[in-house]
Amino acid sequence: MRKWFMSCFSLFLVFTMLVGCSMQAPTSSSDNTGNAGNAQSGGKKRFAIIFKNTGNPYGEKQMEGFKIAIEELGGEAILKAPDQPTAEAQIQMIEELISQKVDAIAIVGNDPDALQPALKKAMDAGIKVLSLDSAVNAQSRMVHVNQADPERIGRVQVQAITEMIGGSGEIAVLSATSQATNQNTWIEWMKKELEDPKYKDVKLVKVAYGDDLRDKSVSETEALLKSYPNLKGIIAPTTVGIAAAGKVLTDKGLKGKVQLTGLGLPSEMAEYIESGVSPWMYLWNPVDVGYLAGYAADALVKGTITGKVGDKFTAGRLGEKEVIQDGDGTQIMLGDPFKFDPSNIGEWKTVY
Ligand code: RAM
Repeated sequence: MRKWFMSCFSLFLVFTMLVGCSMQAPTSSSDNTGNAGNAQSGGKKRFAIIFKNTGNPYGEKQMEGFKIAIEELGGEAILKAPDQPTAEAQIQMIEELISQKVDAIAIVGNDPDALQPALKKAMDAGIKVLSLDSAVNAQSRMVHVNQADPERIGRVQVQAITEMIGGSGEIAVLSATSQATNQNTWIEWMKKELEDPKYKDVKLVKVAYGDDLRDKSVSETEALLKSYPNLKGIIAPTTVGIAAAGKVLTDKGLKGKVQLTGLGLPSEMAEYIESGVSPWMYLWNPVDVGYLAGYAADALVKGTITGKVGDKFTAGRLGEKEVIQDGDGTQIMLGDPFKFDPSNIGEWKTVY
């Protein structure tokens, strides 16, 4: 009987160990501080940034800007990004940061609403929460740091592709994830721009999602070309998507046959801008977006701003910034989107 009990007990132990292992939380795949768990910060304030996912040079530049700002301010930066661009993975990271009692969390949201319970919990615990680049809803944040006016970003890309395709033909959008607030907002503005009668001969045939993953963006581009043999242009409002599309169009010898524009990182797009596969594209400085978010987070922690309209603070080398209205929430605007073409891509490709 005792033997029987012991073997049952050991089976139980093995079982609980296995279950315990399989249910263990996935660890953060990017934590450039080298700190695990409750980091000792030597009395410094700790500011975390969570990007959409790893493997995106744009995200790395944004986090780099955040880190520069936080270090200028004497704080400690915690840089994080999950492997996959999902809300669930970000929620896990927010929970970890709450238990580490960080001072601020700046989030590039993988979903506008799904992060709300976790971010509210963070704010209830006294953590200052802001979003940047891809917003979370107004209830989930104190302020949003916006790279540029979404209306302009959306409309200008439709104007560009229309000019490139000579005013008529089928176009498609290659986006990031279907939940990404920033891309979805820009696509809404693209559709509004397309309502103008001057685009009556331009047909948006599909919005495809490459999820900001290189391979998926490549296969989605290939699928677009296959499903729409008359396709004349692709707008990719994501740095990962536009670079993948640039490669596919180059490899298939489609330069001049299928036009490409969108939002690209000069370092990744220079060869396609120079070759003419993408005649021109747009972006802003991702380092500055992160840097501005770093200063905004610090201003929230110090109480210089609370995130209400009219609040002002000095954002280091970017100078004075003001909090303005953004729907039912508030935002801080970085500036205007910038046009990259063969005349200037050379000077920017080494910068970001
Ligand atoms: C990708 C990301 C990012 C977006 C840029 C334009 O790198 O989706 O959030 O702002 O593209």
